Amino acid sequence: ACGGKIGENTTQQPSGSSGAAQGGNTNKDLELVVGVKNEPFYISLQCGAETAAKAAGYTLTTQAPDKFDATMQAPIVTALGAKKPAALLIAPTDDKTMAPQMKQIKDMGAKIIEVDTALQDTSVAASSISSDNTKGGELAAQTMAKLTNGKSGSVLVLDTKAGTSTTAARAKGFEDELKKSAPNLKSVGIQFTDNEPAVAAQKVTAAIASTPDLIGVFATNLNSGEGAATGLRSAGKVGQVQLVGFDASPSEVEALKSGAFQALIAQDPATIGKTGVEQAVNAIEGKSVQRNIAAPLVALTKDDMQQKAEFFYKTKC
Ligand code: T6T
Repeated sequence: ACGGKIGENTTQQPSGSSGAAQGGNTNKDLELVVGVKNEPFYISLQCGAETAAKAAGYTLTTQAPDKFDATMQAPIVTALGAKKPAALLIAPTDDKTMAPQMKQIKDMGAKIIEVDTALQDTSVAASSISSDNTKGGELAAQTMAKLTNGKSGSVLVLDTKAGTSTTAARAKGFEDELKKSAPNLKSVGIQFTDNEPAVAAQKVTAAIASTPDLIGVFATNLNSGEGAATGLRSAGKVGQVQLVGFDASPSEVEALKSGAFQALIAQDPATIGKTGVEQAVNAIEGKSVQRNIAAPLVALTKDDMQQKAEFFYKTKC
């Protein structure tokens, strides 16, 4: 069953189908490398992947770096060369620097499936499954427009690290759509948080000090949102500066309930993981593979969040 933490091999092979001993597609080893350890988005993704692997009769092993950092993720991928997996499912933590390690595993015969983030080089993966992150940013801008209701003011955008394909697309989608949906709002630009809540908090308090008409913050992922909420709280601006976050971790969901966030754009990580495994199995078994697949996204507010509770992320399967 799916009950493990990231890094544990929790999906067992069905008995009697081991290794290279049998005919047909004998290598049933799927390796999943997510962006960071012990993080509800990736735990939920792992849960979906484990369920799908079990259903298909494959083994799935999950690993993750301690931080969302390519220098920590790269050696994990390189070491997989010794295992020669049938497929590598991966959320690359940098859209360029993770390419050589992923190509190396591909050259050993593994199918490469991107889940969540992706490389700029689209020739490496057989399939990429993610939210439509541009659309997620647009949805955040439309939500910010509704929340500010025609008022004028400045808006801060918090991205994580340069080279993160998902959050970059969210930030760009937001800024482009804001011009259309909320012409009275003006983005003061994109600030990077290094995916550290403390940096996000500091960027928000600095923006409050330097931008008297700050009316909104868009935080492009979980850590930047949690940090932004802390920043608004310490400046006494909760509810005055509208906070639209991304993701639906347990603490973000609590913060939406308590009014620290006005909206969250939730992803469906379990579906990303499940679809990733299905595509990996298709690729291994010579069936048709879809190059790009978008998973659902939804805007949550305090008023409608309970009806959409299936989008809340898990901390264990
Ligand atoms: O927002 C998700 C994920 O989609 C993104 O690529 C990185 O950050 C998260 O894992 C949330 O922490």
